[in-house]
Amino acid sequence: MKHKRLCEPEFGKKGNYTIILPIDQGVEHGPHAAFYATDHPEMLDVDYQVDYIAELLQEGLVGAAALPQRTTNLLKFWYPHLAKDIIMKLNHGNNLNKDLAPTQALYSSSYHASDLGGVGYTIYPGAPDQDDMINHFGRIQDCKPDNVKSILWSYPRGGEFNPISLETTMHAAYIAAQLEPDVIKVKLPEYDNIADLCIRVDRVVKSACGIPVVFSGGPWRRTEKILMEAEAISKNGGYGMIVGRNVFQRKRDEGKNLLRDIHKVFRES
Ligand code: FBP
Repeated sequence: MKHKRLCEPEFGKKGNYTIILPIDQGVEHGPHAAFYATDHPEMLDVDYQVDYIAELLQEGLVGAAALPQRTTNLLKFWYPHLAKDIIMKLNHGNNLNKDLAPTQALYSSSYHASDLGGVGYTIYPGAPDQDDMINHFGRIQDCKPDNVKSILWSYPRGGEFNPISLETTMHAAYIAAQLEPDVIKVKLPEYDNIADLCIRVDRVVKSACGIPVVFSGGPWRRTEKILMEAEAISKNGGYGMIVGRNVFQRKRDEGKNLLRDIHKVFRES
């Protein structure tokens, strides 16, 4: 399979794949946990961070970067030729107050993304505010320019259920598919009654009704584990991976090597 960048016309089509770098964890988890308290604390410095993202894009190690508004605008200002590789994340949650019901606030609009490659948006199926999040995404789909792709994060949370069981993840993918984004992003369903990860990936991909699915990387884990997941995703119809912490929380060269190894797995599938 061939790697495609967001700016390429074949992005999202069957027979190729993409690896996306999300760096919105500074908002979601805070810059201390996301950047400073890691093996790659230089990431706290936004000048360094923007150069690093540009380097990964220019070296073809990632096909797009999903970023909050401020990082988007800095990257676009310093590296205007990379604008079509940027997915601007329009809404965010944060984990500061764990007593609040999970929700997402709007930080930007598709109007501000008209010269970019895509917009990213999160819905939390199962949360008290789920209808507001879903309704708003419908409006984004109606208003965004046709050449700006939409990537929908569908993360169930907020109720008395396991947010990453297979059944819940299939439901998240199916709900997301009815909104017809260009790409759906879900978490990799964890082991429940189906031990085989390949079967779990296959069922989630089928639940997305033909819309390409990328699976998220999750918190820092061993390289072998990530590569084992990459293989299950690539061999069972997944469109790719969206890997943040597992890349940028490793030392610079280790993160790049992990990306090279993930590409090797997808290329050879
Ligand atoms: P990671 O590869 O770091 O898991 O990033 C994917 C992502 O969806 C980010 O876009 C988002 O900030 C984060 O996961 C949310 O993680 P969590 O659900 O653990 O708060």
